[in-house]
Amino acid sequence: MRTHTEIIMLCCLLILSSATCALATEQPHSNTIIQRDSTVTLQGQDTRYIIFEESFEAPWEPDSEGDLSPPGWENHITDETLFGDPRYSCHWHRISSFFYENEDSAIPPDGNWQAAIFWDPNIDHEQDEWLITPVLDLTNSTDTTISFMFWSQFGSITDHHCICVSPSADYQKHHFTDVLWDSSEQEFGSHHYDEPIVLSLSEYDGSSIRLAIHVYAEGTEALWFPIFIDDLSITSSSGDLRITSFGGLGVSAMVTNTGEQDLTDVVWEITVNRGILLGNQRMGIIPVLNAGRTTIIHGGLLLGIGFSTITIRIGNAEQTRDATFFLFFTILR
Ligand SMILES: [Ca+2]
Ligand SMILES: [Ca+2]
Repeated sequence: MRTHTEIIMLCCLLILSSATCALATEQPHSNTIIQRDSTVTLQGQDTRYIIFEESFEAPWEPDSEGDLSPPGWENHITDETLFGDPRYSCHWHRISSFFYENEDSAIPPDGNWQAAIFWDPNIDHEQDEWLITPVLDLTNSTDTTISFMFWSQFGSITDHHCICVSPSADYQKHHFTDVLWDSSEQEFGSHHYDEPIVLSLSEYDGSSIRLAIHVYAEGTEALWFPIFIDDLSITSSSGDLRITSFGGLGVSAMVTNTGEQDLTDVVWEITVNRGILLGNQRMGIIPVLNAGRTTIIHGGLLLGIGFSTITIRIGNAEQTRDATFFLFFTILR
């Protein structure tokens, strides 16, 4: 006679063997005893893809005129003042952390480097400094935005820090006809890498442009404040993701990219909120999910008893479903 314990262990081994076979087939419908589908279209969620990003970590290289700039950028220099130390240049340059004794230090919020300009004590030295991105291809982008971190002064009556657009994607100063944002128009006060500045570029969806970070002072004078910039990114909406989730042996989700953009590095996470004995959280990355294509996420084996909820996150999108566990079987409701 087998004991109750032996019978239970045998059942578990049979279930485990069956579950392993099911996962190996990569077909969520096969060998699934209990199954119920739901389709949820996550519209307008904050899943975005990166068109361009710059953290100023790479050494700067000569631009088309020989001025040092981030690789692929252009740097229009008006004030050549260096004070003998390139860290304190009065035009755009790359710098690591800069420490102040009596106020917030300028510590790069991303990595170890940032872009900077220092004020020129020679007040009659004009500072009219432009840092210009490579051409940004927005031809397939929707709801494009720029985000960057900013350390300087808002509401100055002298200093202007502007984000400008060249709609033709040319890079001379006169090509930047559109001013998107000007720090002097913000409410007065210091802004020391407090939170990202986020601006819409949706007006330029479907075209190619360049952006400039343009810094100047009223008249032909030097700046009053230094400025630091870091962690710049330009992103587009990814469109819609259609998710179909499955119970059965563990939890799986079928994800379709119904947008027009190919997505890369899409982070997913399946979390069981309670009642689980094994495998309460699974994570992974979808390296590539091209427009119109579908892929399947396998959450792996779950072992639990009773009622629970399961949360599926893809990017910043989220879906929560009620679930019931019976050993290795999951019922989604
Ligand atoms: Ca950085
Ligand atoms: Ca130049």
